[in-house]
Amino acid sequence: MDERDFSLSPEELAQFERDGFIGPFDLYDEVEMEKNLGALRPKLLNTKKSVYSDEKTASAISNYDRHLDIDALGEHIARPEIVDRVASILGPDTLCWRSEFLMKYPGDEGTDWHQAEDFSSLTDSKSPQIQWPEGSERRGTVTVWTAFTEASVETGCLQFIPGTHTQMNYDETKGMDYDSDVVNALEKDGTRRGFFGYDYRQLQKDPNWRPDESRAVSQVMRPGQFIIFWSTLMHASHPNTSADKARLGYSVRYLPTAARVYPGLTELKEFGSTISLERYGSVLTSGVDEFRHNRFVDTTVNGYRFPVRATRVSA
Ligand SMILES: O=C(O)CCC(=O)C(=O)O
Ligand SMILES: [Fe+2]
Repeated sequence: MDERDFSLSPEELAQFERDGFIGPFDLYDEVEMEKNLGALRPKLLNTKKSVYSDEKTASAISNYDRHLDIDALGEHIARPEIVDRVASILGPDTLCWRSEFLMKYPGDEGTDWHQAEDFSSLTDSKSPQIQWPEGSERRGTVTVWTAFTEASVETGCLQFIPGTHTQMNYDETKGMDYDSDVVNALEKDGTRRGFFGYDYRQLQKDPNWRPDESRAVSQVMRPGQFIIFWSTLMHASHPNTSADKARLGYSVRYLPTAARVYPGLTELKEFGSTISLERYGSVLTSGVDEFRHNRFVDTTVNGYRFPVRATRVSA
């Protein structure tokens, strides 16, 4: 295990609290990233050991949680460069509850402006997917988005509106209609954007409100860099206008162990398909779990042991 400490400095933490994001940071060099991606491609196609292998329809949901069956991704979510920084935000005891691939092929629309607090908006059940302890002022999840390929304005890099993470403009309980036909078919204020078959505008608290795009900042990243942001930050991505460059982002979501993951849920219905959470578990990424209210992966399921960053000795 890497003994170096990658915690955020007090200045970086203050910046993160103010802006709702920080980065990019280096993780893999470009040559290493390209090699990793080459090795990853065939593994992504093999869903035999995926915890959602019983799913009936292939959809965006089949991108979820491949860190649970692909060793290289299991290593990725537990990398000290990421976990130390996440733990300096969330406290020493952290878990990873979700990872997903976000692909933009040449010609694809950008991702809608959005904010996510409890991730109930996509599920048919409208139940929160995550829940902070009662009395906590925190909301949302810490997301770490890694550029597995070049993320430029042309290929569809992320955009943020700094400082918007403390005020939700969307009501996740409103619900959105899923329609695979609207993928790549919508234009919003002159930009081709959508939300993978949903239209995030349906959740707006005020239907007449518009995101203040004049304040948006583009997050250009080279392959192998990552950026950290609150899911409650106003975020989106540019359309991929390149002729031949696919943009692949890998988003990993973290919480303190004090928060609850999928409270009362046994399945997820999103993007027009259903997955059973029977084989799902969170991954302890640092410290210890004193709460015992979350299910963690049985590390023997796929024969892989996650390298937990022990930030303090278990009591
Ligand atoms: O990659 C994108 O275009 C959007 C990413 C995103 O919304 C997220 O990671 O939460
Ligand atoms: Fe998002």
